[in-house]
Amino acid sequence: MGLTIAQKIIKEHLIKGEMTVGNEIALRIDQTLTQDATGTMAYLEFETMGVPRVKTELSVAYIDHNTLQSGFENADDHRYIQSVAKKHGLKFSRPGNGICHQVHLERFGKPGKTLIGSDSHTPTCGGIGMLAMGAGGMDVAIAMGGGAYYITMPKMYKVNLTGKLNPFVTAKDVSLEILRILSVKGGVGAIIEWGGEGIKTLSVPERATITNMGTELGATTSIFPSDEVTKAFLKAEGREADFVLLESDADAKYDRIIDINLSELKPLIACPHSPDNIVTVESLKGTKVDQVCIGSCTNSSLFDMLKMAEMLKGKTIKPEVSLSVSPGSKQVLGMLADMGALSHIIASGARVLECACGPCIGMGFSPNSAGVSLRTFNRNFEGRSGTADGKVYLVSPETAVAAALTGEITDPRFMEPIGEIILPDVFKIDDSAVILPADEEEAESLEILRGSNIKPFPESKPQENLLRAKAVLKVGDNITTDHIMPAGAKILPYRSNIPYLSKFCFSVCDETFPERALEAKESIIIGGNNYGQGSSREHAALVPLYLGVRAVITKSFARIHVANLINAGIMPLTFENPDDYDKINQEDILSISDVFEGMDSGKMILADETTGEKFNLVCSFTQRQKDILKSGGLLKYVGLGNL
Ligand code: MIC
Ligand code: SF4
Repeated sequence: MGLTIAQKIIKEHLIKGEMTVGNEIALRIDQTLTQDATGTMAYLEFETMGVPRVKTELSVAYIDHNTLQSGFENADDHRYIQSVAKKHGLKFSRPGNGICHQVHLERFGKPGKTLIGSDSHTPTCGGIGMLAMGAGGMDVAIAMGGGAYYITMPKMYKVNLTGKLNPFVTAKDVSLEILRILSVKGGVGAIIEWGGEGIKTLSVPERATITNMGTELGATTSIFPSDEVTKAFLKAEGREADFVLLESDADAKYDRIIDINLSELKPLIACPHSPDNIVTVESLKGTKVDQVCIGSCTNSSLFDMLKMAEMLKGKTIKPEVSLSVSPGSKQVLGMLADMGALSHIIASGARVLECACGPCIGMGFSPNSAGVSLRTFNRNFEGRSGTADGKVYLVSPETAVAAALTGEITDPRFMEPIGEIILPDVFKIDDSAVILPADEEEAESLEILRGSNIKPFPESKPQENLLRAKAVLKVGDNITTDHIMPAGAKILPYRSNIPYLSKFCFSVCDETFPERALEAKESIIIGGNNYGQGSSREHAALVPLYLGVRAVITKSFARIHVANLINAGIMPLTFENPDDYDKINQEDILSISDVFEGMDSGKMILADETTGEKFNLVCSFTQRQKDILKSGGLLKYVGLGNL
């Protein structure tokens, strides 16, 4: 039987397991990436393994999330990561060099290879035919140490594109269209392959916008073939030698096929507070806009920036609107400057920010109270912008500029036309902001530079046969990691200080949770569907662990978060009958006896001691996952000699 692109890469990297859907498989990982907000933890975890040099073909440590340095904390963490990279054989991408996904796509990603990154938008490199997945920091640490990455063998979905995008309709609108079709949980357990005649019209940056935002579908990853378009991009980056042709077999089988005609698409917009809350831009015409932000790993390529600059050329933005522009990388910013486009952006009244995540993760540029903010980003979860009642809409760069120029939501198709954007044949290549590791001999004597903001990990405990604890928190559907462990300028500096972070756990839903959880000592969280969607941050598991959470019981989980819970030694369980969720109240005392037998049989009985009712729970732990839970988390399991 023929294979899909992803199946071909999986087959070539398979270490253990059978490639049948739902089976656990172990993959050899060629490349890893980390960013600063998850990196400090990942490297502390890597250090506990005692491996002197990373064992991957390439590992890169980026600094891009928190570059504000509002106190010593970040500067110390950056210095720590830089010293680890130098000693342990990683490349270090300095702050200012750009957003990890954009830089990795430009300079390091390779078709046909595997990449895991401690950031959920790692699938961006799927735009050049790489099997690129987001993972928790511990999983990335294990891969750097030479261990495998475990995933559940996904289903294969195919999106067939026909036609060609009309002017002012963009790859971002394709991302929003697939979110409209599938929703934020429609991709869970699947890899999404993009194909059909229509892909020939999409450049690599456009493809990368689409694979980037596949994360919002909950997909394991998204991937494009590696073809002539990929080859031209790699050539422009001076990396033609990295090109390999990669396509699916003609008789490859897909679990679902979705057709999208690019010619029929209109500009779309995701309304607050979910990326799948999609309507046409036209339908919101006239809505007053306070702020516009252009950038993030979804829309910060040279292609996006050039289109935006062309629209802004010779114009100034409305006085009532504040516009930020964050180019994705030093390469993008440098080329914008060389090509003269930067001066159009500056002259328009835009505020040009650093090449970093910036406003996307709430690092400044929070909207005014109840402000309407149009952003070219990928997430608009409640509170993520830093303004609790801010209303964030997700749009393409074209729709963003149209709003900045008119002061209201405006379909960009009604703006003055711009000429075709032709990308240069050769990009500006300057890797001077990527610092190389020391050679092995020099590395031995190098010291790791630790700051006082780095606090010890929370102590994880082995799961026991009897679990008895209070349901300290009950939350609804689609709880994001931004609900569980918010980010933003005030909290992000403390990513290596779990005790401090714990004060903000679930603060978006219930500010009293941390205090009540600590008082209960041991607790259980009850959740709805798609619990833990969004970021790969393992802090959303480590902080609950610190607060005494022993199990999370939901209707369903998001992929990376469920792995992070197991890695932290917290048991993820699901209701056999989702309606039972309604019968449990916050504060009820719950118990499960025979946990170990239940782990083996896949069924457990949950007794609600407060109401006297009993409910069936299900789980499908592999032997490895059971062993991790019984050892008290992944690090302890690895410490027992199981790499
Ligand atoms: C995000 O977009 O939510 C982040 C910030 O990039 C996270 C990583 C983090 O929380 O550090 C992600 O997507 O994984
Ligand atoms: Fe950074 Fe935003 Fe991309 Fe996350 S989604 S990596 S915060 S730019």
